Amino acid sequence: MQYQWYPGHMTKAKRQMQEDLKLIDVVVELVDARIPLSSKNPDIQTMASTKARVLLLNKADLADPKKTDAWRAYYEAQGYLTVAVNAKTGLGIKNVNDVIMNACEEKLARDKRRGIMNRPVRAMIVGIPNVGKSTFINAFAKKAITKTGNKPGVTKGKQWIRLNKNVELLDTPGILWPKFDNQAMGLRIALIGSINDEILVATELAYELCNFLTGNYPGALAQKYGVEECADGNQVLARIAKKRACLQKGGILDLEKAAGFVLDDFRNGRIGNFSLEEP
Ligand SMILES: Nc1nc2c(ncn2[C@@H]2O[C@H](COP(=O)(O)OP(=O)(O)OP(=O)(O)O)[C@@H](O)[C@H]2O)c(=O)[nH]1
Ligand SMILES: [Mg+2]
Repeated sequence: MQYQWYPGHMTKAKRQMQEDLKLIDVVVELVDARIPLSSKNPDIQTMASTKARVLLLNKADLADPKKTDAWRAYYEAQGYLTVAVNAKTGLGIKNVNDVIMNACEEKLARDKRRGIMNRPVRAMIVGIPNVGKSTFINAFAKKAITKTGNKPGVTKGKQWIRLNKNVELLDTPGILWPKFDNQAMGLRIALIGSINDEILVATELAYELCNFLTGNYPGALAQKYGVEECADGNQVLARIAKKRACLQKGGILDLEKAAGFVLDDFRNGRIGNFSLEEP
């Protein structure tokens, strides 16, 4: 199976982001806590190398908490300030403001030396499609949706959300596409649902998922679906189809239907909280 994005979108989005980056002090990058490596675009690192950087592991509610801790340690060792968040419920979000201020310590000290007082820190949210950027912005800005409008000296049309007296947020997130260094990374991005399912083969994905879960979280599928696990993902999927009476005309097992709901259950955390990668 080949996983692909559309190069045209990518170039345009990247150019837009390069422009936006000129206006801000700190990049708040969102990754999916279940795949903190595959959902991170390496271009951000080079494009924003002079900016303060905060990394949010979003959808932490769907990930394995132990692995999330390990990933935070991994990225903190690389100089990021990190927070595990659930943008949907707002869990962890109240820490983000402090972390942003910490990340901008140098800038604030520089402002102070130059006698610049109370210039708010300007932040921008970036991430690959579907990691939860919009949900995060809504949750983060919940109480403070005051658009400060166009400011003199700032590119026309840019809107800033004044979060509090310290932080302003660019109200359009920067979107970059994931890089597929290899098929395994593409597979993981597909598994969390960040690639349009229409171009993917559900049974193949579900097969890979069953293999992964059986190997890394033994017992999870058995408990959820009441089936016996084995090393062959196809076999497990067939057992699930049988158990759930997914049948086509003539009594043939409907593997596609079974694959559909196994993927859906996984993506929504109904099988459990699993991380697909570890540092
Ligand atoms: N379980 C869970 N779901 C989340 C979380 N954050 C976002 N979502 C869901 O993830 C989906 C994508 O969220 P969006 O906020 O639209 O993601 P986005 O990054 O803005 O996506 P694009 O605009 O397409 O780039 C939505 O269905 C959200 O409800 C989270 O922390 N936990
Ligand atoms: Mg969005």
